[in-house]
Amino acid sequence: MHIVRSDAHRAHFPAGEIYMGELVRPFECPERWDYIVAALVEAGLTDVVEPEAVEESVLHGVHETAYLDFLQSAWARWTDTGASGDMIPTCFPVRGMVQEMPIDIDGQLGFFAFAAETAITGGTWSAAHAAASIARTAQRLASAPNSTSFALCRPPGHHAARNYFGGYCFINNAAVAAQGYRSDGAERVAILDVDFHHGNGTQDIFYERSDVFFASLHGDPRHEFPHFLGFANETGEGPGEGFNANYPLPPGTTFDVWLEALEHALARISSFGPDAVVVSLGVDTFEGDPISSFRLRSEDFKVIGNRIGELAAPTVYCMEGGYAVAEIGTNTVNVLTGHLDHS
Ligand code: Q9C
Ligand code: ZN
Repeated sequence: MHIVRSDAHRAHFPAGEIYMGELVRPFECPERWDYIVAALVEAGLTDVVEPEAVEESVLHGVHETAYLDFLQSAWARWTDTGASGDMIPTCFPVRGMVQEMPIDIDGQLGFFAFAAETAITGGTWSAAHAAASIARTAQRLASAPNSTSFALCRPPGHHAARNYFGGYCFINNAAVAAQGYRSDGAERVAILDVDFHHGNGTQDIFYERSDVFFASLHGDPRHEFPHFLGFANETGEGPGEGFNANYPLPPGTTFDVWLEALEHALARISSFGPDAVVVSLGVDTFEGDPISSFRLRSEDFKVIGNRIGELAAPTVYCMEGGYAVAEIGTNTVNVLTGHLDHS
C-alpha cells in the first residue's frame, strides 16, 4: 500500500476555533498527522511517496474558478487591509439575500464560507493545495485492480463544496481523487464517506452527476454538524437522481447498527459497479472522540477496512476527521490493515 504524505500540512494551523463561545485550540491540529505517521511506521506501512502537484483541470472539475481564486488570494488581500489575525467569517448570505460575490474581502469571506469555526491563515492555501495533490497522487498509484493507497490529507476535505469552505475543509480531496479517476478513464467511481459528519461538500459536488455515486454514513443532521444537509431523502438531482445515498444515524450509535448501514451502502456501491472506490476516511466515529457521539471501538475499524476490501476495487483512502488524537493513528491504521487482510 502506497502512503502519500507531505509536511506541507504544517503551514495550516489557525490560532483558534470558535467552540462553545470561546476561541479554543483547533481540534483539527498538526499532531493528528504525527500520530497517524507514527502508527503507520509501527505497522510497517512505510512505502512513502511525496505528492506531485494536482493539475488545474482536475481542481476545476471539482470547484468553481471564483472559489479557487478566492482561496488562493484571500490571505494577501486580507493582510492588505491591515488585518493581522486569522480570517474568520462573520456574515453570511442567508435566505432572501443576494447570492452574488461582493467586492469587499470581508464580504467574500462570508460568501465563500458556510461555518465560522474554520479560519483561513497565511498557510492555508499551500497546505490545502498539497492535500489535494496528495489525494490525486494516491489515486494515480491505485489504478490496478485490487491496489490500495492511503492519502494522508490534512486539512481534510469532505465539507468543502463546489464554492464554499467550512468544517475544517477547503479543497475536497476525496472529490479530487474521484475526478482524477474519471480523467484517467474510469467510467464510474464510488465515494464512500465513513467520517462521523455528513460529507456535504462531496454530495454538493456530485449531486447532479451519475458518474460518481456518493454514499455517506453519519450523525443525523438534526443533531449534528453540518446540520443542514445529509438527510435520507437527498437522493440526487436531474441526471444524478439515484446516485446519492445518505445514512443518518442517531447520537450514541454503536458498531452493530453502524455496520448494518455500511453493509447496505456497500451493496448499493456493488450494484453501481464502480471502476474505482474513494473512501472518505474519518475516524471521529470512535467512542473517545471529543466532538462526536458514536461509540465505535478501535477493533471495529479493522472490520470496516475488511468489508471495504471485499469490493476488490482500486481504492484510495483519503484522511478526513478524527479528533481523539492519541488514538487516531491506531484507528486509522486498523482500517488500512483490515483492508489489506482481506485482499
Ligand atoms: N458540536 C471533519 O470532521 N464543529 N470536520 C462541530 C460540534 C465542526 C468536522 C461542533 C466539526 C467539523 C472533517
Ligand atoms: Zn468528521
